[in-house]
Amino acid sequence: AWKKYQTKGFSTKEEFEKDVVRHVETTLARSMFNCDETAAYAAASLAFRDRLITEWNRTQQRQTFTDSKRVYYLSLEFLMGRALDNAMLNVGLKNVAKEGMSELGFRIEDIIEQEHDAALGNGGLGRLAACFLDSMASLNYPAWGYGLRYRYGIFKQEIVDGYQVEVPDYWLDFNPWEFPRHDITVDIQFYGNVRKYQDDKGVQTAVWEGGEIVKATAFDVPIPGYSTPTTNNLRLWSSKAASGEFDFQKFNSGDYESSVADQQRAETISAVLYPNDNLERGKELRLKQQYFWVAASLYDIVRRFKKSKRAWREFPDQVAIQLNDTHPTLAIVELQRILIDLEGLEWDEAWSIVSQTFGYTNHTVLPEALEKWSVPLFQNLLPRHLQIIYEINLFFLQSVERKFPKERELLARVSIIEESQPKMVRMAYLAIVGSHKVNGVAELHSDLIKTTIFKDFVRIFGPDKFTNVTNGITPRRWLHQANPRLSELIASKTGGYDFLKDLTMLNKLEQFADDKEFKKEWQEIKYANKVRLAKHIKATTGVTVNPSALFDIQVKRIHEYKRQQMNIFGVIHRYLTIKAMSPEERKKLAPRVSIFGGKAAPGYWMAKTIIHLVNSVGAVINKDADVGDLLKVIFLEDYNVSKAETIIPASDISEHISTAGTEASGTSNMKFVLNGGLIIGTCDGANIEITREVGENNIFLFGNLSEDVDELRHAHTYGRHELDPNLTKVFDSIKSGTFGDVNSFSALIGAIEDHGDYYLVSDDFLSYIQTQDLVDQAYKNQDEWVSKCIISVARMGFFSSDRCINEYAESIWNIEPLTPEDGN
Ligand code: 26V
Repeated sequence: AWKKYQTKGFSTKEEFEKDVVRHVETTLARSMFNCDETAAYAAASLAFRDRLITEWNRTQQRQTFTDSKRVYYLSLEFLMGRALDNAMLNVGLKNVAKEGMSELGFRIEDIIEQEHDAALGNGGLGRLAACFLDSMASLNYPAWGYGLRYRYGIFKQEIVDGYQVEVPDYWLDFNPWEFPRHDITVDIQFYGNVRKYQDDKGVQTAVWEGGEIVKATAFDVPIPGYSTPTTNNLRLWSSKAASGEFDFQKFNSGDYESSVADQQRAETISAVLYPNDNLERGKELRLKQQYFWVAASLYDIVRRFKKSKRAWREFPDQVAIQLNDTHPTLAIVELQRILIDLEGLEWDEAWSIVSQTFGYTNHTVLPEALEKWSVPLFQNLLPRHLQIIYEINLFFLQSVERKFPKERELLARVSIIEESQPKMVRMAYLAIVGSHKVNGVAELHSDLIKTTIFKDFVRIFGPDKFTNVTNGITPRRWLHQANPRLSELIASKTGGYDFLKDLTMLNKLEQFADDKEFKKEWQEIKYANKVRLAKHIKATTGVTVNPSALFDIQVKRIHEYKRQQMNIFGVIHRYLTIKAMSPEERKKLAPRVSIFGGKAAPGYWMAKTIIHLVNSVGAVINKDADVGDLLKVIFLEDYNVSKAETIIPASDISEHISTAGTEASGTSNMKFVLNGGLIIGTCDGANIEITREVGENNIFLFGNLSEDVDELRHAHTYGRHELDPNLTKVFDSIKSGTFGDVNSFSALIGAIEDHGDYYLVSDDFLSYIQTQDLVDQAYKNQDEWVSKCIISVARMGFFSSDRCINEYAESIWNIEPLTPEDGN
C-alpha cells in the first residue's frame, strides 16, 4: 500500500552509477580514474544518503501533518554498526547497487568492508537500542532516538602478547551518514546557584542562575525502515563551548592556554563513551554527559510540542519517552523543572504530566551497575535539580507513609535519597517513581526485579506498574544482512521475503526439517559460513582451523558473571582428557574449535586476566601435535557488530552460560539460534523463553537454577566449600605452569578457591562438562543435528524486535503506527 509513495532518486543501475560518478567528481572532488575503494564507498554511501534524506523529509512532514503521538527513545548508547549494507537492503536496492558498482569496477562486498562501524555502545544495551530503531522505522511508528555523538566510540581492542590493549576509536574522520544541523542548538547550563523569590502575588519562584553554558549541536542520522518509505531520525548531540571558538579577551590578554582549555572542557562532554558495562563509578563527567544530553533532548521535544499549540495536559497524549536504563533519569527532573520553573505550572499538574510521559526499562540486577550519584556532586553541578529531587522524594515518602503508616524501615528502604556518608541519589528509584511503567527485558528478569531489587515498590504502586517486554533482534540485520544465503533459502520455501516483516512465518520451515534436499542446502550454507570465518581466523591469528570441526563460540563482553572463565576451564579439561587418551581413543573424538571474543572494560582487571588466560591456553594447545585438529582455541580480536555479522552465522554451538539470575536477557543467544546454531546455556535470561519456543530437545541446558543461587552462595561462605574434582585438576595444571606464568592466573583461581566462588563456577562445572559431552554426541549425528537447527529456526519468530516494539507501543507508549493513508 505504501507503493503509491514513489521515491525520488535512482532506481536503476544506470541512474545509480550516474549518482556515484557525480559524487566522486563533485562531492569528493576526485576523478573516476583514481577512485579507490574508500572513495567508491564514500560515493555509494552518498548516493544512498541522498535517497534517504528525501524520505526522511517526507516522513517528518507526514508525522507532523498527522499530529500523532510520537515516541522518543532516550539511550546513551546506540551500537549501530555499519550503515551502507543496511541502507541498501532496507531500501531494496542492493542488487541495483551491486551491479552498478560492478560495472564501475568494484565488488560490493569490498565496498561494504570499507565502512568503519558506528560503535557508540558497549554491548547488549546499545545494540538493543539499534535494533529498536530498525523495528520502529520498519513498523512505521513515529519515533525518534536521542543520544550523544561521541567523538570516540568503544575502544578498539588489540591483543598484544596475549593481553588486551585499548586503542582509541576515532571514527568521525568521514561519516556520510550524519547531517550536521548547525542551526539546531541548545544552550545547556551547569553549576551556578538557585535564587528563590516571591512575586507580587506571593508565589515562590526558583531561578537557576550563573554557572557555565555549553552549546549542544544536533547531528541527525537517518534510520530507514525495511521496505517502507518511513525514514525516522536518530538525533545525536555534540558539545561545544558556548562562546564559539575561544575567548578572545583571554586570548588577547595573553591567556591563550586557558581560552583553549575552556573550549576543550566543553568539547570533552561528548568526547568519549564510557567503556564500562555493568559498573558504575560515579564520575562527574558522566553525570555531565547525562544532563547535557537529557536537557538538549527535552528542549527539542518540548519545542516540537509547543508548535502544536496544545494545552500542557495533552503532553502525554502527544509524547512518550522511554528511558533506556537509568542513564536518562534526569529527564524526569528536567521536565518537571521546565513545567514548574519556566512554564509556571503547579507542582501537582506538572508531576502528573511527567509521570504519565515516562517509561523506564531496567537492564540489570547486578548491584554494582545500579546508578547512584553523590548528593554533594549533584548539589554543585545541578543545584536546582537536586532541590526538585528532594521535593519529589518528600511527596513520594508522604504518600508511602499514608499508605503504610508505622513502617519506618520501609521509608528508609525506598527513599530516593540513601542516608549514607555521603548521601546518594538512587537513580533507579527516581526512575520508578517518575514513570508510569517499569519493565524488565525477559520473563525471569522481570520476575526477579519484582521480587528482589524493586520489591517494596511493587507493594507501593501495585503490580500493574511492573511489566515484562522480552527483548528481540532485527531479522533484517541479523539474518538477511548477516546470512544472505540462509535468508534466500528461507525465502524460497516460505514464499518470498515477507518473513522479514513477520518473523512468525518462519514456522513454514518446520515441514522441511526432514527434507533431504533442503537439509543438504542448509548444511552447505553453514559450511560456507564456517569457511568464511576460518579464513578470517587464519588472516587475523595465523591459526588454521578445520571448517568441518564443531565451531563452539562465546562472543560477548567479558565479565565474571558471563563466565568465560568456566568456558576456558572446560577447554583445559578437554585438553587434559585428550592428552590422557591413546591415539585410538582420540580418533573417536569430535574435533572442536573453541572461539572466544569480547572486550574487557579497561579497568576490569579480572576480565583482562580471563582474556590473558584464553590466549595463553590457545598458544599451548594450538601448537600441540598430540591434539592437532581435535581442539583449537581462538581469541578473536576486537569483537564488534560487523564482526558479529560474520561470526554468528558460522556457529554450530554458542555459549550463554551466565550464573542463573544474572544475565537480564541476552540477545546474541537469539541471533545464534536464528542463524541455525544450537546453544548451550543456563536457565537464565531469554534462554528460558528460547527453550519454551524451540523445545527442550533442541537446546543444551545445564546448571543450577536461579532460585538456588542464594543458598549456594550462603553455603560457600558459611559451610565447607569443596571444589569439583574436575575443576581441581584444571587448576592443578594451571598451577603447574602448563599455560605460562603461574602467578598471572592466581586471582582467577583464588576467586573460586578462596573467595566464595560468587559466580558458582565450581557448582556448575560438572554439569557443564557433561553437557558439552552431550553436544559432542549429538553433533556426530549430523542428520539429527541439522533437523534440530531447522526446527529451532522455524520457531524463533517470537524473538523479532518487531514483536517487542509492538508490545512497547501497545502496553507502554500507547502509540499507533502511521499507515499509507496518513498524508503525503
Ligand atoms: C551500565 C553502566 C553503569 C555506569 C557506567 C556505564 C554503564 C554502561 C552500561 C550500563 C548498562 C548495564 C546494563 C546492560 O547492559 N544490560 C544488558 O542489557 C541487554 C539488553 O537488555 C541484555 O540483553 C543483557 O542481558 C544485559 O546485561
